Amino acid sequence: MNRLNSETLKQLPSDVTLPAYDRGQLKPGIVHLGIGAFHRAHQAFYTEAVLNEFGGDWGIVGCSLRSANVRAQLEPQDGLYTVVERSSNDEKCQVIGAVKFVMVGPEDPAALVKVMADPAIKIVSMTVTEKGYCHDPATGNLNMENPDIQHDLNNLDAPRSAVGYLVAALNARRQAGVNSFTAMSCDNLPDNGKVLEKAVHQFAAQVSPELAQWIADNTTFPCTMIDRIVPATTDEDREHLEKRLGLRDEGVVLTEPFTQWVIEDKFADGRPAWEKVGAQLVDDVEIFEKIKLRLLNGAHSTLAYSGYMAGFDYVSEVMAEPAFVKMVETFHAREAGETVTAPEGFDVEFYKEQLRDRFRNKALKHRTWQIAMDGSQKLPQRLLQTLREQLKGQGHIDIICLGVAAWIRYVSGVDEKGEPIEVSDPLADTLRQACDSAKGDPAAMVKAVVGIKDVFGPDLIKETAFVDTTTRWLEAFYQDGVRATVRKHFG
Ligand code: CS2
Repeated sequence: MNRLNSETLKQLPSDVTLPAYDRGQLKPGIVHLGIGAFHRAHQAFYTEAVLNEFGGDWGIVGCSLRSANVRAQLEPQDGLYTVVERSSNDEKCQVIGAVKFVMVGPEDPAALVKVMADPAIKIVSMTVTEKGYCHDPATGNLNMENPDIQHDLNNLDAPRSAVGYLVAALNARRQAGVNSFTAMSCDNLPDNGKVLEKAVHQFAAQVSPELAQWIADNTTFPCTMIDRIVPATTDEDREHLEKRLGLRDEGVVLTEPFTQWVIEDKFADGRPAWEKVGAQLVDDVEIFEKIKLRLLNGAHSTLAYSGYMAGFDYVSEVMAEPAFVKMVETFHAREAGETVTAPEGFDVEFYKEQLRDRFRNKALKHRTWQIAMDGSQKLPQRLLQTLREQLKGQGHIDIICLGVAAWIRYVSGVDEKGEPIEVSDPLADTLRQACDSAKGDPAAMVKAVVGIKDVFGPDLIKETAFVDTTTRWLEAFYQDGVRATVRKHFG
């Protein structure tokens, strides 16, 4: 089967949307670090809409900071790939042309720094996941002990981390008398722009005070709230699309029709007119980001751990169980819901219902295992901040504790059938050891895990209501299983 590329593009069925601009003339203006499925279905999708309607020099240089997989997928396709939008009864295909080419950082770090230092590049954006910021989530400080940061401080000409790349490129721009780019984080972190700014400043200060000052004076770090559910693409998805298109697309991404992007309008040197294609450019993102992280991601993680332990592979399957739906409704109405304030004109009740419908979308095969990854990096902003506010306020913490207990059950590394769980988390070993040290006693397990300050801070171990409620859930999980426990309480 022929691959999708600039030549074969003409053979596609007429209901597939194609780039409406001359790709040959497209010049890069954006470098994106971490060109995974999420970027391709979200920021690149918005940029494509701008290019289709208004043109401009906003081509994307996609970069992988680890593997060469995405380049292997996109290079033979001249950077083209399909976004498939799936609802339960519809499927829409669009070929995206915004990605000019893909670079693989580790192969030639200096080459990537050089591209980032090119005056034509106005924006360096990134999706490098929570752990990619190499910061300590409890304090927001750059973790100077992180091996990648250590490496980059000693080898700025060949960095490994996103922060190292940014500082190396900004240093090169300063030395060459080139304006700064905008550094834009698109990860699911509260105040993601501020987190990035702090990490970059702390790193740059180690390089030279002059560089740190130049960055403070010239570089901007807008905060963003990004939202679109994008499950990892499977071989089955590729087979399906191949039949549909009559061409092979190794880079296809599947996603839902819903998409949202809220961006703090703070750019150093221009930006695509994203506001004309559906993004919201605002002065302050915080209120949107709190709603999204607490209502969407908080519920997602709770469903992922409890759902995985209950034997469900996909979120839509968990959402077919009335007791789990009831649990999410209560979480939305009370625990997380009570801690968020909606902006004017924003119908938060509709938003919550729409969220639950999005989770129900059977056409998306979103694995509970995928969402369960990196819990140690996600829980603080998804559940623990809400928990802290509830402990100071109304004290509605039941389902938050259930979520934490399900996470502890999950990171113990053994499922309810006694099979091993493949826990993917930078703290996996520490978590496993904490669980094992409790020798099967749920109360001791909760104490050992909640005692990990990197995740829970120094404060939460002292909150007896939290520790006791979490322990009760964990005891019930071991005694009756997760599915029976959730059914008993919410059925
Ligand atoms: C999910 C998110 O994998 C996860 O942790 O909760 O990726 C979620 O799908 C997105 O934030 C939706 O915008």
